[in-house]
Amino acid sequence: MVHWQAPPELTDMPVPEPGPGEVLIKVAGAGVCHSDLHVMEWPEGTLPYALPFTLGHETAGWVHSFGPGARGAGLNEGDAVLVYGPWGCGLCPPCSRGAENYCRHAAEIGAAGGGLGRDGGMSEYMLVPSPRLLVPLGDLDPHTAAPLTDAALTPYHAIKRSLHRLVPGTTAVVIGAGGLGQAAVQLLKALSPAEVVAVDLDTAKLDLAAESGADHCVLAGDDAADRVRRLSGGLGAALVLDCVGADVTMATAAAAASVESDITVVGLAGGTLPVRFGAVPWEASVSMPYWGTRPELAEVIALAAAGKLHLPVKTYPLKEAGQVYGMLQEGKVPGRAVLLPQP
Ligand code: FEH
Ligand code: ZN
Ligand code: ZN
Repeated sequence: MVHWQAPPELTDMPVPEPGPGEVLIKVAGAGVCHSDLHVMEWPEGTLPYALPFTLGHETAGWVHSFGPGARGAGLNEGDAVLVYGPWGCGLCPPCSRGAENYCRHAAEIGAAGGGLGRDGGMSEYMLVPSPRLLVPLGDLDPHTAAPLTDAALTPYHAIKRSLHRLVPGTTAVVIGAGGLGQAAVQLLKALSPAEVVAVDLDTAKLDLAAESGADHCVLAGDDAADRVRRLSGGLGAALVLDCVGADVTMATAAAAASVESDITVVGLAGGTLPVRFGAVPWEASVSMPYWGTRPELAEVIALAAAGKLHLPVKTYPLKEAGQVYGMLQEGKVPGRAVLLPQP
């Protein structure tokens, strides 16, 4: 990422040397996230990042080498790991409980993590500032595991906080059946007894959502909320997870939600939802959670290891990054694309 509001460039970089406390990762695969398209389109000053930096905030690979003092019990050269994406100070109260997504010093740090202000995983090697930001992958394949650290962790965090609402007989709705949406459908089926409804404009993505376990698929449009309401016996949904976040999807979310529901927006399209009498159901909570915690990432890995989460992933060589971002922009990536840096 060399210039704001410009496509990223492929460049040669020296292999980094891990400094004190750092770990060098040999990258197996880096996920291509829709947020990167927003990072590229937003004007200079929107994000507090210094340019240039290497993109890729979903990274899986192997421990290559340790900087002085970074070696510790439980992690060895060659171990397969996921990189936990949000990098905080590591010491403040949220960071101490593994919630570096809500580090109190985020503004001073000036970068959200590798691929978001610091060099990320779209590269043969990636420097990680501390072993605390690595979660062992066990036997999962690092070539395809990268999306677990964002495309799965983000909806996992969002869903987990609403599980108390998803009792038998309730309905959960996922709007947007891209990478996050597919993970959300699988997570809801694995974690709750709720009926799951997927909503999207694209029938191919809805077919994939059905394969992911969605009980019902609804084509996005003016009648989508009514259809959800009918599917839920007139009640509406106890959780609506909006993976798009545009005006139109947030309006659908509010219209599809039940009394005492959660309307949870994780998509970054920048839409607005008016919260006023008549616009949202009584006692509905509207929130925008950001990413997830490190302990939750270990839980996501455990679900994947148990065979309960298998994101639809397609791999491409890193040198095709430009084309893959283009496909993502046009909505032509089913599930998640992962870039492989090793030939
Ligand atoms: C990246 C940049 C800004 C907000 C959110 C993201 C995510 O893709 C991480 O969840
Ligand atoms: Zn992301
Ligand atoms: Zn912190």
